[in-house]
Amino acid sequence: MTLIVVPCYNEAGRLDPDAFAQVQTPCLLVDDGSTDRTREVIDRICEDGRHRQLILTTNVGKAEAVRQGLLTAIHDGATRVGYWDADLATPFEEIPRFNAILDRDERIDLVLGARINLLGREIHRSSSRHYVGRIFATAVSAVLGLPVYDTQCGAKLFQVSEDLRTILAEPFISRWIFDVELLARWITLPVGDVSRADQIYELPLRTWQDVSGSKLHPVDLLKAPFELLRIHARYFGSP
Ligand SMILES: Nc1nc2c(ncn2[C@@H]2O[C@H](COP(=O)(O)OP(=O)(O)OP(=O)(O)O)[C@@H](O)[C@H]2O)c(=O)[nH]1
Ligand SMILES: [Mg+2]
Repeated sequence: MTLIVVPCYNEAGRLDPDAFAQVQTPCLLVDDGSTDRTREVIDRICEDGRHRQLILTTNVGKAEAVRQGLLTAIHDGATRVGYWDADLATPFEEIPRFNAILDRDERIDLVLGARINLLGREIHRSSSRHYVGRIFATAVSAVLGLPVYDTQCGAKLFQVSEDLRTILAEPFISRWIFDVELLARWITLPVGDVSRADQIYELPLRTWQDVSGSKLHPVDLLKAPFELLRIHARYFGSP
């Protein structure tokens, strides 16, 4: 069973109950101590009995909300788990493409959505976000030593394994760029038959649409380089 974690912080205005009614894959909606009517909307979405909810009474931030959600999904018996931004900037229609990658190649454990504006795709992202994102992605590639294009896309799907449990066992040290930290943990795990890098697949999305109402403030962008340095020191620094 695949279970998709949807972190929600004050998302009453952006959650789309119709989209949840239509999607085939069950979701675990995590309310992260929202102060608006998010819980009511989540209750309504979960009425059909397919989707589940996890209520965190105080706000712990996206990183910890996603981690708690993934651990709950694994505990509930999911064999594939992922996370998906509540604004559905990546539409649910992309989920089968993520599953297809894991179906096709058993060496792959992590599938990351990548927002690459190729011809024939519908990737609508503001140019300022795009260029800041390219600079950040270049720094991330250098720190991880991995030619990853887009760590920050809010759509990811993982095969459940002992390794996945291991990298989720402890809270992340970063609040904003935990996606990078998750990859840092993965590639520093002991290596088996397949190299850690070869277990990761970036899937260029067909559609991605910037949705207004982002909770990311410009000041948060300034924190990203510092968090990246902390990740470098923690996972790649000399002992
Ligand atoms: N649990 C939790 N989730 C959060 C928090 N802040 C944002 N999120 C969730 O993170 C996801 C993405 O949030 P957005 O505000 O859309 O982020 P964004 O700035 O648009 O980022 P992009 O969509 O990648 O451009 C949504 O599912 C939010 O509900 C938080 O404090 N706690
Ligand atoms: Mg968004």
